[in-house]
Amino acid sequence: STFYERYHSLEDIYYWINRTQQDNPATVEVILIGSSSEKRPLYVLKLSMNNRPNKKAMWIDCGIHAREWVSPAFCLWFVRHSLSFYRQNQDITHILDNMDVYVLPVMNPDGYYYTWTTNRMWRKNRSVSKRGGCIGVDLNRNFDANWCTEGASDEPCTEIYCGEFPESEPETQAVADFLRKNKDTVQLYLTIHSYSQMLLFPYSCTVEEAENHRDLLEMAQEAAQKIRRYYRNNYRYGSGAKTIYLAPGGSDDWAYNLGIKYSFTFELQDRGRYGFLLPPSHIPKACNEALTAAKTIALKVIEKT
Ligand code: 0X9
Ligand code: ZN
Repeated sequence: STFYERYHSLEDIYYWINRTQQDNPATVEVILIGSSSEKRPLYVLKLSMNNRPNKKAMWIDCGIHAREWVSPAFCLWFVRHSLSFYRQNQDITHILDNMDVYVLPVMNPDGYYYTWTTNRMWRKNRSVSKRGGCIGVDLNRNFDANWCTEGASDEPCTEIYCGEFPESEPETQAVADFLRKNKDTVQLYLTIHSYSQMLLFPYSCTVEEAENHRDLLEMAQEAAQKIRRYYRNNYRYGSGAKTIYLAPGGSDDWAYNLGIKYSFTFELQDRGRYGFLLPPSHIPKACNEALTAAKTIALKVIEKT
C-alpha cells in the first residue's frame, strides 16, 4: 500500500507537511496558526495555484477528535489529489483555479499523539482542567455557538466537556482567529469526522433552520447522490440537530455564524462495523467518497458566489 493508504503517526504527518511544502514550493505554503495545549505546532497548508491569490478560499480541518483516524488520512488524501491531479482532473482544476485551499491536517495533535501511544479511543484534547483533575476538552463543544447548552457538558470528566469558556482551548482559538482574519475570502468551511456516513450542515446548536437551508440541503443531497452513484454507499444528510443530535459549540455552526455560509461536517466511514477502528484497507474508498462530496460542494459554491 502507498503512503496515503495507511494511518500515520503525528511525527510522520509533521514530516509529510514539511516535505510537501519543499516538493511544491510554488503552490504550497505552510502557515503556523498557533499551538496546542502541550505546545505542539498547528500547521495549515495553503494550496494556491498560478502564483496569484484567488479571491475565494475554502478551509478543511481534520482530526478535531483524536480517535477518528480516517479524518487526518482524508486531509492528506485531499492534498495529494489536489497536487497530483491539477490540470488532469477537470473538477479539481476548476476548484483550484477559483479557490485557495487551507488544510489543517490535525487540529488536535495532543489527542492524536495520545491515541497512538496510550489510549486508542481518546476523543478530546489533553488540557488539564483546573477543577477535578480530569483531562481534555471536546474541541467540537468549545466554539462560541450556543456554547455549553443542551448537548454539551460542563463536567470535565465527560467526553463532551465544553471547557471553561468559549475558545478556552488554544486549538479552538487558533482556528477561530485564523478564520476571523480570513473570513472575507473563505466561503466554504469543511470539518472532517468519523464515523456514521453523514453530510451535516448547520444548525447543530439549535433546531432552527439556517437561513440558506435549502441551498445547503441541495448541495448535501447532490454530494450524497454522487457517492451513491460512484461508490455505491449511502450517506445521510441534513442539519446536524435533526440528523444526529443537538450539539452546541461546534466549529461548523460557529463558522456559519461568522459568515461562512457554506459550512459542513462530514462523518466518514463506516456505519459502526469497525467504527473508529476502520482498517487501513478501507482508507481509499472512504477518502474518495469524501473527496467526491468535497468537490461537488466546492463546485456549487463557486457557481453560487
Ligand atoms: O458530536 C460531534 O462533535 C460530531 N460527531 S462525532 O461522532 N464525530 O463526535 C458531530 C458534529 C456535528 N456538528 C456540530 N455538533 N456542530
Ligand atoms: Zn468527531
